Amino acid sequence: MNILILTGAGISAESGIPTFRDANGLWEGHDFEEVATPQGFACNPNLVQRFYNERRRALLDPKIKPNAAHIALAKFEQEFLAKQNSPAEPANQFLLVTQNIDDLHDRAGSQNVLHMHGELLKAQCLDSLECYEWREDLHVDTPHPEDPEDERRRGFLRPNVVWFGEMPIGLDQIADAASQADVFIAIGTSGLVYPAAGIVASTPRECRRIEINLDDTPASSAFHETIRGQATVEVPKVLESLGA
Ligand code: BJW
Repeated sequence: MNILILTGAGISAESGIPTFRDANGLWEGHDFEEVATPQGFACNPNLVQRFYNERRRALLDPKIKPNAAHIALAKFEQEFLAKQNSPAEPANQFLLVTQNIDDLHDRAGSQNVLHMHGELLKAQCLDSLECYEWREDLHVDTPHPEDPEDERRRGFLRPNVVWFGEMPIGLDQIADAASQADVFIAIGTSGLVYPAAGIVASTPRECRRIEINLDDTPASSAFHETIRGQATVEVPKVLESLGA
């Protein structure tokens, strides 16, 4: 059996990380074009670095922890991959695609996680495109980790996140997993941002498609089952019903 999960900001909301488009969401205080496009970064790198510095610091606050939904997914993956009905059957496959740049799935213990919109705790060199683990603030004059003494290499680091107009990460792997999925579950995503919102449409007709969200989304009609409720309550129930 092949299981594909897609998560969005709603799964981390109950861990205390704001969503984008809900009331009090991240976009409420910001024009997204200013902070989530390459053009915005080119125009005002100070503003963009500050926006992500604040979010990085908030993510590293000890109060922020994986919640019951993150933990249920990690536990389910472990049990599901350990289980093999018979040696004649193909091995179970599990992929968790997240649009979230937080590391809560990783902290919960999920193994096969693909961060299609990047990772806040990594910085990318604008020149080499190399990525570095990063837990500090970034500034327009941050020294380059490869050569901290070289003044000419200062300020070459950006948050390793995917902005509007940029290519999301791992699209080939996601397309493969979608085309072979027996079960697809979308959790806490508004279905407004592509190509993530289009994944459901590229799963096979016979794939069981489940959406878990507080509200209806523009993508809801593409799902067979639409479950309305909090991720921390509904995700463990749905996974339990699938059985590892
Ligand atoms: C709960 C809950 C609880 C709350 N329990 N539920 C016109 C048409 C189609 C596409 C385009 C178009 N014009 C432009 C585009 C492309 C563009 C796009 O989609 N724009 C739309 C706005 C229209 N996309 C891109 O540019 C992408 N790249 C691209 O397309 O490249 C070219 C390409 C060509 C061909 C093939 C493939 C690619 C890049 C998109 C990058 C998105 N980046 C961001 C920022 C990342 C860094 C950061 O975090 O700052 O990613 S934007 C932001 O939105 C972030 C999120 O990952 C993403 C999705 O948001 P998400 O997760 O859905 O959050 P919310 O807040 O919207 O929703 C939360 C949901 O949870 C709500 O529904 C709540 O109800 C629910 N909820 N609490 C359960 N407790």
